[in-house]
Amino acid sequence: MSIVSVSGMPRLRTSAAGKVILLGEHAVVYGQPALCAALPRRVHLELHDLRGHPGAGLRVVMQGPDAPAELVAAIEEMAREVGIVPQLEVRVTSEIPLGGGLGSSAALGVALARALTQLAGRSCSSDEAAHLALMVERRFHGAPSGVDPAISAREGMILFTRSPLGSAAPAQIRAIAPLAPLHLVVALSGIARGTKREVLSLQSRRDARPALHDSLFASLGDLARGGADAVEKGDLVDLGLRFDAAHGLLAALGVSCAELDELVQRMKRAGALGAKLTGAGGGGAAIGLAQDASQAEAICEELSRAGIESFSAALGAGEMRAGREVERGARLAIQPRGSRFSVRDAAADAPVAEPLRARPRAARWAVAEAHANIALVKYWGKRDEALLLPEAASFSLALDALRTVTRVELDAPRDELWLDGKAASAKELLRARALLDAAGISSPARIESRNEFPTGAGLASSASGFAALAVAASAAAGTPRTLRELSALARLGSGSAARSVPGGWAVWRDESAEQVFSPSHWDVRMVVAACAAGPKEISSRDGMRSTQESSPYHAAFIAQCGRDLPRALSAVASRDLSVLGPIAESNALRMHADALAADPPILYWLPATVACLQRISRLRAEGILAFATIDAGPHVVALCAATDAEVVRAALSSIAGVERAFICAPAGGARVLEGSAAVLPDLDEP
Ligand code: 2P0
Repeated sequence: MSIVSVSGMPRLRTSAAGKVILLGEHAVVYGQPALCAALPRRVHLELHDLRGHPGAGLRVVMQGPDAPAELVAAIEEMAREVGIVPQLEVRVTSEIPLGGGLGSSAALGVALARALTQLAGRSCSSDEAAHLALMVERRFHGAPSGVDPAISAREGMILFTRSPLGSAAPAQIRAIAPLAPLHLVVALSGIARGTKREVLSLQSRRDARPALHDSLFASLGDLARGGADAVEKGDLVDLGLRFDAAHGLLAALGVSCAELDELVQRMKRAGALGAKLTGAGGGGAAIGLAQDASQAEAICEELSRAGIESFSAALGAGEMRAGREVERGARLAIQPRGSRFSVRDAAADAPVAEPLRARPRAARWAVAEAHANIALVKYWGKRDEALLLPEAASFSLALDALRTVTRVELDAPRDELWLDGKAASAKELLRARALLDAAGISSPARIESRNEFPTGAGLASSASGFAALAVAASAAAGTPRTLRELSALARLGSGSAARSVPGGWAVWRDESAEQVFSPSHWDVRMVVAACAAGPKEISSRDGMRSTQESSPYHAAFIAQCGRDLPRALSAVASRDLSVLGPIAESNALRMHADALAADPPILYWLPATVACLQRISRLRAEGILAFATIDAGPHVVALCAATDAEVVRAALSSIAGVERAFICAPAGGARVLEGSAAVLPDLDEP
């Protein structure tokens, strides 16, 4: 190994989620299903490319301890597998305790697979990332079941059954969609354990008494299967009982220890619905199921008083089945019908800007609408610059008054982009072309986009623009895409556009965003105070890159987002403005503190921005619940109840420097409004 200065070298950043096994550990090795979930805690990796530098080798830098030799060997093996000469510096930072049974080695493997394939100039599917990550897993865990890389690469929640030993068949993976987020407490025993050791010693006990052990494994498998159903039905009591039963069986199998039993008992005494060890056992971590976010916090506090380290995690928040929203997603998908496509949710109830309609009809065209969104938990930093993947998950609400309508006409003489009636710059045209390329559209396109925002300049949104473009272009080309695929496509134009495709209350974690609550779930208002006209000096893209590279507070902001998201989701679930408001306001102020700490500093605010913040604070003192959020610009957006919106609007519009204040209600997702024959709604459809 040689050490080389890496300043100025090309570098990549990736990350992957840790995991928690809810039910089915150990039994999964013997072919039983395991229920597991991604943790909202990640392993981050920074890779510096040293190829072409004479004498450079592989250097692995970790927080604290030296990198284990197994890891260095696994990285070398994976690099060669993807065709990269291992002249690299790999820096690893982890939000998950290493060797704590929370999937740190699998997450490291997945992050590494994403970085190395990217360096090799190609994309990496979840399946491939999980497969490559097994190289790291094998070095640490012998013959692992593959469950850890599978959940780390896919995220969400899954019921995983390994392929039979010696079979080339793929593992069976069923995505589990919780009815509501699961609030879990993860308590750390502080004892580092080795999965390999626990698995191997259990294997020798099993080999001595196969019938006895196999019946216990089968019971653990039944608990996991039933646990998946309980999660989907939202039956927390049933799930808690299953945790307790599983801990008893795991103790009977000899994989618990006094410290884990103690953690389980403490969590039960503190009110957990159920508790058990998680992962290999013999140390590592235990989990407790809480009724809600506040009970999870209370259990953590109780553990902390006893000197036990723990954290709470809301699981599956982005995967929630919000009945209506799933149906809506299905309706919005452009569905193949023989050689035609029908877009069922395309009722033309909203007016379309006249010039967009009046164009002569070309062979293939479509018009779509999308709304801008405002983030309550902000996206400020990419873990992958090329793929526009966020460092942390973000959470937003789409706003009805901020609508963009876009018309895409294919088979045009040349690429053209018109924004609000004016020819766009070459840079803007290139970004739109890149999205069309990603959509598989090589034909020249004429794109016309109009922002129907109450106030003209200063609020233009790349989110609504790229969301409408992705949907209109896919419809014009007659390409059927699901809502998730459309969201992923919009993301390639602008990160926040991923959230404008599903609309409503949306969470964006990875490739695509999902609506987690419908716009009608909660009738709040957002009052937009436009503080200046004209484009901002530093784009969001440049601002977040510079912040990520130079702000000493950036890691703290990203960690804060991980804590804010589950709390914000739980506040929206219970429609509690007094909880959501302070989370959103402090998240926005912390994002700006992060940007201010960049070098050179980034200041998006104007005097009117500060005046709005102070006025909103005074409104609260006067008994009106209003809370501020601010994107990468000077405008302030106040979150409040529908009944208070007019008072808040009047207060903000009277501030010097506020050009206009207007009220927005929650809006839905992007949709096709009309199109040429190939994409027109089937009028015979009910
Ligand atoms: C957000 N913003 O979550 C944050 C808060 C601005 C501040 O997403 O470079 O235009 O295209 O990924 O999506 C604005 O960033 O940036 C944004 P790119 P984007 O809404």
